Amino acid sequence: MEHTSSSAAFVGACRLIPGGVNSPVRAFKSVGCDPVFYDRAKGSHVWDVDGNEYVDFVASWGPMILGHAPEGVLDRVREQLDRGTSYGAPTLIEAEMAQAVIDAVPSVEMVRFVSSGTEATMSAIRLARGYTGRDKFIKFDGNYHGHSDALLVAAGSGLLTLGIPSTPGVTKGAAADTIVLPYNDLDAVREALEANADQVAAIILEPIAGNMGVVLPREGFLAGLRALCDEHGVVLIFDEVISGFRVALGGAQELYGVTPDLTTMGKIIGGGFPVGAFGGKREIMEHLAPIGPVYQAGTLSGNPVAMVAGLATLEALKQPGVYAELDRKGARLADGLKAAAAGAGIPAFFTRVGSIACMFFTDAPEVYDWPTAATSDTDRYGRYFRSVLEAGFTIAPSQFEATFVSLAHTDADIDTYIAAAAAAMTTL
Ligand code: KE4
Repeated sequence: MEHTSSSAAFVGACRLIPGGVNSPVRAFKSVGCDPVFYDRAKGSHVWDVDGNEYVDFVASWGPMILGHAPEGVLDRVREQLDRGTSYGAPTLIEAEMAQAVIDAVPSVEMVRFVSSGTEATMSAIRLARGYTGRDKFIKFDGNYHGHSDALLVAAGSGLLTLGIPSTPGVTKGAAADTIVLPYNDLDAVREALEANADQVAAIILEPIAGNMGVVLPREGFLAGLRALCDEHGVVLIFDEVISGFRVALGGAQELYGVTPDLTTMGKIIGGGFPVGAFGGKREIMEHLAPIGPVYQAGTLSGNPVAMVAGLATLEALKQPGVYAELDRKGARLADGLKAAAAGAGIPAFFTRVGSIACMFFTDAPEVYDWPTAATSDTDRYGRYFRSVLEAGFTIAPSQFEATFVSLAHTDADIDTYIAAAAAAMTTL
């Protein structure tokens, strides 16, 4: 494939935008090549500025569950554009979208819309702290919740040591109340709650982790967290920015039957436009300004264009058989990759829930937390990434992300990717 225009675009962009990108992972740093610049997308395909066509499994990191630029969504957006793009005033569409989220997500009795997943998780943590009057909260190693200061924290030295900033610019003070524990380790949570009695406001986690690759909750982990939160008066927050509306209409909480107190959302509910949301128990949500003392605000929150795109997306996802079809496609992809790796004698561990999947290039018997995910051979992943890219397939430019299948992916899309994967694996 020719990448002349992408390479020139990258050189130019690097003079204007740090790293040439507006989000670091897009720079392809961990896969050893220059990024491709997209020109357009439709359905399961994207085209770069050199005219190369790809079957896309990045799906804008999750939002494009219907495929790119679905007509039903575009039609609703076009209608709204002629009525204005942003008012900074309440609208009927925001209430309609709120009702759709409340109807779909078991934990949500009230919801507040924002413009990103980062805003949603940052606000949910502030709300939990304001509601409980407690300062500390627990997160898990390998979970990513956006880039607000208190959440950019790495595990401290000991299990119960408070977090340390994971990036310059986050102060010790901002990290001081964040406790970071191993994912899937209920004993560590129990110990932390006992060691910090009555000081922990919330536990936040990805109920299906999507930011260390796709890592599933072990049997009893989510229910155990629910019980511990009830015992200690701690707010349980499911960060469903990836899993929400992806693995079921009601997200992981519907799939696993565990109901958090608050849920953060994003990606899919924007239908490709900037939307985040946080919602949950009315008793907690009513602590939010303007009716409660916990401040939170946003110029473009509930933006009408984003709301109609999100609503059209949710309406499409409510159609009968949608999640069974997403699961069928996800299984076809994962089973094909598993067969390809076995055929090539490449050690790999596979995870999948519905239409999100991950292939870890590791010989670890199981990947169930960050340390086991981190045994993956990221150089091998980089070689694999470059090989399938050249064959016309875009996948996440990092071993520690998810592969997303959409309703627009055909069996031929999936089967040709598996063939390219099998060919790539003979060269790794
Ligand atoms: P945004 O602020 O990027 O909309 O959402 C932050 C966020 C919160 N919670 C979870 C579980 C998330 O996965 C994310 C963002 N996901 C990353 C990729 N896994 C977005 C891609 C990027 O950073 O460019």
